[in-house]
Amino acid sequence: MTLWPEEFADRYRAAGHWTGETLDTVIRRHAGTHPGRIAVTDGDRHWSYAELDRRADALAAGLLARGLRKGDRVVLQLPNVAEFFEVFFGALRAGVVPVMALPAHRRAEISYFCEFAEARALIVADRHAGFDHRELALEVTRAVPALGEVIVLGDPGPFTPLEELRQAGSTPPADPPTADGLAFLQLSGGSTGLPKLIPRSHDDYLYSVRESAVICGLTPRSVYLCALPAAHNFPLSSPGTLGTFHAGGRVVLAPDPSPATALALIERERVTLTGLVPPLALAWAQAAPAAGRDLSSLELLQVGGAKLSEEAARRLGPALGCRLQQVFGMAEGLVNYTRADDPEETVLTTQGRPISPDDEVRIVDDEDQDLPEGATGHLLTRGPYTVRGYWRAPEHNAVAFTADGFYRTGDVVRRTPTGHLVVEGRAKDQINRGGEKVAAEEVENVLLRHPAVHDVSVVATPDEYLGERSCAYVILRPGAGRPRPADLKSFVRAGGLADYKVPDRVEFVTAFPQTGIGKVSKKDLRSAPR
Ligand code: OOB
Repeated sequence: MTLWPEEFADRYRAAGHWTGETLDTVIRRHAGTHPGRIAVTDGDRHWSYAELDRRADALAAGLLARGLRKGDRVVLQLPNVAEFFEVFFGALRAGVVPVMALPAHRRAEISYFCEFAEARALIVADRHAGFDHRELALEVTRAVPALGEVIVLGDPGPFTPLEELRQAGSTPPADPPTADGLAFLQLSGGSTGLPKLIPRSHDDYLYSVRESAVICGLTPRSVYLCALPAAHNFPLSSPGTLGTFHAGGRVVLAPDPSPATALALIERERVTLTGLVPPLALAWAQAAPAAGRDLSSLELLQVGGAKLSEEAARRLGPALGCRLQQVFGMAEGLVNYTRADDPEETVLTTQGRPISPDDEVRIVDDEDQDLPEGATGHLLTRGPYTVRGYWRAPEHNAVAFTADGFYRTGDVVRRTPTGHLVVEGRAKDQINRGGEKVAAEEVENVLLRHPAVHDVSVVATPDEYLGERSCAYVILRPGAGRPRPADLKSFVRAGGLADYKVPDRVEFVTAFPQTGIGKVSKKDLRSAPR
């Protein structure tokens, strides 16, 4: 299977970007040359490269022994624990395709992933952050009877213990995956009613990981603190945990991203770099002086996922005693970094430039016409690690990609003379809640099911801490009674959506502002007085 047109695939191979290796080589190689070196630290557990490699082999055998086959999908919802990598690499070695769910996802998202991906299995932890994922899994099995089985890390309850999969020996798969095939399905931040799945191949992802590790200067000495959810593209690949493995460094897992937890881990594990969303970076910077932790090992703080204001950017490096790097990326592909040798002003005021010389970037107007250099417009991109379409979504792909394969990012940017991008805004119908993406339509669809709701429009409102929060403007059905804002928020939660999608604010209005052709003008709603 090829996910790119043959002519482009040939070009990316000829350029040396795609090497034909599978992603698990990032651990396999070091397991051979430096077996005893520590790959992952999770609390008091330290797994060497050899141990992680052996566990991944056993897990691959376990998945196949349970009847899963190459190309089958599994929904993977694990928190930041060492087993995340055991299962991830195990699945990849078996050719089983993980769907990278986040720990915050709930019934609506997980059921949808299981159903849409026709998943053979759902893999969860027993409990995490006070939430019982087995109860969630039970609801999902009722909603999606076709789901084969639930595999649980920890106390399995009525389900299959992960432990059982480890006992199948480690016979190598008879039909190993190929590098140009589908490796896993990443999640789109989304701007439509249903989340989209992003088909990433070994070849394309490994290229982005390898180059990211070089750009970010990773070495075997690097110690990466994974504080964001491990499944997200930023901490997974930019350069993240996979980039750290590739370089032969060590990944330290933070059970939660609070300053108390994270700053203590930096001191104890001598962490050298980490990647954060802007609100977390600011929270750490604010907590650092009073925390009394030795942060002298920290060399690099990466910030991305949402726009970092220049004013905030100026504070971060000095507060944490390290270098700052801005990262502007997307699960669909393109990742931009400011570089170590960029002038300080560039690091403070831009969101970086692309990884690859073969990343094609166009900045266009509403009619897809290229704008003059330096003008602000829609960012379109195509390249050796940017996908050509969402998984099984031909109708959406026809609008989300140009005919010649450029991805419409939905971001509004301008390019500086040095090729650095500055994110100026967003054209997609999404709220970026401190890096967590909320598709307005997904929340609107749930609220429209409420008996008192006639119409609803969810938009972003500016927020000092998160950058943006969500506000649902609601037109009530005449005579249907007046719910309280809190009732509508509970309704969204009861609809099974992740907590971060629950509107922060609910406002009742009698009409929406309209655009010239009579559509709801979200732009005018966003600037509506509070
Ligand atoms: C990362 O990936 P996603 O898929 O959660 O979100 C992508 C979107 C971008 O299209 C853009 O709208 C926004 O998030 N974004 C930023 C940004 N980084 C991402 N907006 C402004 N400034 C930034 N620095 O968020 C992601 C993936 C890989 C690396 C880093 C972030």
